Amino acid sequence: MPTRKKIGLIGAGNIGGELARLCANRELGDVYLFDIAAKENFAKGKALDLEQNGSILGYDSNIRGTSNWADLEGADVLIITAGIPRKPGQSRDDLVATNLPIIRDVANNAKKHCPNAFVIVISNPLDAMVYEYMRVTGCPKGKVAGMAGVLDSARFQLFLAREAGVSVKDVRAMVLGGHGDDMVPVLSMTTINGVPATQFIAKDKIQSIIERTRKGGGEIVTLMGTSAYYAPASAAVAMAEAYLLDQKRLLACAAYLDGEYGYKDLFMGVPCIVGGNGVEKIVEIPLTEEEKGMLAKSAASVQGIVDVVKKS
Ligand code: A3D
Repeated sequence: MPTRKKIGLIGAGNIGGELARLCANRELGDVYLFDIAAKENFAKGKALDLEQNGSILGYDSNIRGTSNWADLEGADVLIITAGIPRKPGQSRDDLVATNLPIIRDVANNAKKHCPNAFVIVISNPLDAMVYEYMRVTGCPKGKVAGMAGVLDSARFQLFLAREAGVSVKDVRAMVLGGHGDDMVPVLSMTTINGVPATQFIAKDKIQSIIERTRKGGGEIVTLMGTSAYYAPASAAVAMAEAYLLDQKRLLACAAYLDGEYGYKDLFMGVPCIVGGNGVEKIVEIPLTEEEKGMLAKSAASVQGIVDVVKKS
């Protein structure tokens, strides 16, 4: 019996490929790069290229391309990127008609073949797709989370670091709420190694950084013609690693809310402890009245798209 962890990457496109590279490079386990039958050879080719890369970089992970769910049997982690990304001019919510049947197909197969996996959803519109995944599979709430907050926080931290003229390593910030233009960068908790960011950057400048963060995905779509994939993959791997290595990291993840922050039956970005049991705890941090108002606006946007999904 293999003792290596088994990581299933559902979608072998731009993010899927980078996820495979990072998982192998960090030797998190053996990687199965899954795509639809029409793209099976593409997945196999990408897997082989990445496996050969191990001879140079020095990792032993096996990497397999497949379109057969049976190969994913018993996976420890699933990271789902199946679906289409945005094109310039599209909002994330424009993807719902295409990506909803895809997440349903993936959820039905995952329920059958990988019932014990910790599942990280990346497909957009993120908060609605992760909601639908849990609704279809009925999996425990701690075993599924959406990746968005780690990425949105990373974007916020980078812009702050550049403006303050400090290392990005020292900027601590969290972006909560839905993964959309109403996301909530929590300024009251944003520090440069414990020193309030407002000591380094003027309020109006911070406001323009918040606006840039909120549109951070769109900025890249406009430049590249498709979605970002390096930072999204790194963000999801941070979550997977926290689970596989039981790191108990405090990460902003789209988690199932059952009364926390005053919301119920909704996935939205909140601070979570991620460890060997998945999302082990949702941490409720004090928010200012302004931040609470922004979170309410963001939650209403998420609820709007979830309502569409529920009726479809
Ligand atoms: P892309 O390079 O097109 O890869 C998606 C892959 O999914 C393609 O290879 C498809 O063939 C495959 N696919 C389609 N249907 C299925 C299916 N039923 N089963 C398995 N695979 C399938 O896209 P990408 O990797 O750039 O982006 C993937 C998704 O992530 C999109 O929905 C993006 O909008 C989303 N995304 C989310 C974030 C977040 O921060 C949440 C960031 C960037 C992209």
